[in-house]
Amino acid sequence: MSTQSPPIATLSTPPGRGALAAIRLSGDGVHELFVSVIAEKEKFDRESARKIGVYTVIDADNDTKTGSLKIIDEVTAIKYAAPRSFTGEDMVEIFCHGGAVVPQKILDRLFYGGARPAGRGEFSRRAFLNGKMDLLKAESIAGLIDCQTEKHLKSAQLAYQGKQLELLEKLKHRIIDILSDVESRIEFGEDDDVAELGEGRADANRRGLGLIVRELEDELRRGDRVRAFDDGVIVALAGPPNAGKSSLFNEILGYDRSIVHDRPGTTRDIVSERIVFDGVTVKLFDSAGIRDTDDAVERFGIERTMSAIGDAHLVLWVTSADAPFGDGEREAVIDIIGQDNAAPVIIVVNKIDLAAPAEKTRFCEQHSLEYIEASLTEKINTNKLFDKISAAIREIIDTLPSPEIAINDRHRAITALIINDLRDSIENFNREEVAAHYLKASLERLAEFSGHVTGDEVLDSVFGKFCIGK
Ligand SMILES: Nc1nc2c(ncn2[C@@H]2O[C@H](COP(=O)(O)OP(=O)(O)OP(=O)(O)O)[C@@H](O)[C@H]2O)c(=O)[nH]1
Ligand SMILES: [Mg+2]
Repeated sequence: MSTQSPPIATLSTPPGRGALAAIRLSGDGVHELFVSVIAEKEKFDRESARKIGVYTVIDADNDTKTGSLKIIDEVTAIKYAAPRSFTGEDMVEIFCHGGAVVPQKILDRLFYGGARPAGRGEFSRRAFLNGKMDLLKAESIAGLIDCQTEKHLKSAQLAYQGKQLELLEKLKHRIIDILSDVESRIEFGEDDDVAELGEGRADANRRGLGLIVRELEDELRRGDRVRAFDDGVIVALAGPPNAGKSSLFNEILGYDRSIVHDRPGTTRDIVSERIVFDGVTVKLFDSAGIRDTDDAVERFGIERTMSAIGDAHLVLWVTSADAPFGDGEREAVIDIIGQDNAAPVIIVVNKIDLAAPAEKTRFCEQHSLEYIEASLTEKINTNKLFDKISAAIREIIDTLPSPEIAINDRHRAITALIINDLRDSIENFNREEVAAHYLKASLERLAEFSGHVTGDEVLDSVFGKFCIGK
């Protein structure tokens, strides 16, 4: 336990109405402080650590009055003795009645008795300083509390379980191995035998560093993709004019947002709406029908459509069963599925009330494209269509890999710097001293990453992001 830990107290549950509230108290002398605010003084004194008991918190002005005690609340409290507590200090966890008044009165009583309000993340910071948890774990707790999507949750859980630290350690050892080779080349550089042996090793090492750089770049990219989802899964409706894109758009939204008309080329611009589809936030785009046209405005619209398709996580290509493939439609679909990192495409063969969709379904089967036949106006297969869209969105989310190393902004910033160091080292690989210098720089950054070397600034920024009471 650190020698100077002034007592701190705070509400650890969210403020507002609730059956119970939890107050945490930690630091030097908190057992005596708690005793000073309760009626059952001896009972708490005698209580063993980690035991729960029922106590009456009494008001401060009781001392000056004779007769009955002014009771604030009856609470349960757990006594913790250093170092066996969350912070590693003496602690008391108090569970009182919730709401706006009772917890605040108890806190005021504790402040009056000498505690001060805890700052953001102060409990976790003390836990870190007392060696109760490492920095990455502390951050992962903040991640668990803050995460908005399952993907973020997965990253935070992996970090909490120590996976992140394990991966960083592996990375460190790969760099140390290479560094020790480079340093032995510096030392024995003059020795011919060693030099010859060293050539092959140097090449392998350079490749090894290149591989690490690529792995870290992939890691940052994974993070980018997960972040893009924070804003919603992007689903783009595209296809030839008059196929029923806007009809489908409105059907998914549940109201008439986009104009539907039998004149081809009705939608000319991107129309977008954010909805919650089966529990997932989705950004849905309706777009201008893709065709060859001389109309400059429509061409602009089509360019925007192509760009929306490029950004989409899922493309619903709507086409009409009663119209043959138009100019370039086959090519457009093949082009979309052939892109690098192509989004999955579902072909919606609409208007099956008007014609048999044979030509289009054959095309889908030939190209192993997922498709569904439907009629939006006659409501044929619309539920099936919705199920398919929903399954596709789930699949996109489930198969998207979560970052395991660079999880939050701090990690991402350090990862980018490590990539730069390693690149500099690769570029200077024949100048051993310079290469070694950059490798050492990357190792220092790794130590900072995992919290083995930390300055106050790093701690301020890490724990400053915590909620109060954590
Ligand atoms: N018979 C039939 N008509 C449909 C069906 N779905 C849509 N329509 C009609 O087809 C016409 C075009 O529908 P839209 O939804 O505007 O088509 P779009 O793809 O958005 O067309 P553009 O905006 O011009 O590219 C409208 O008159 C719709 O009522 C269907 O399943 N069957
Ligand atoms: Mg339209």
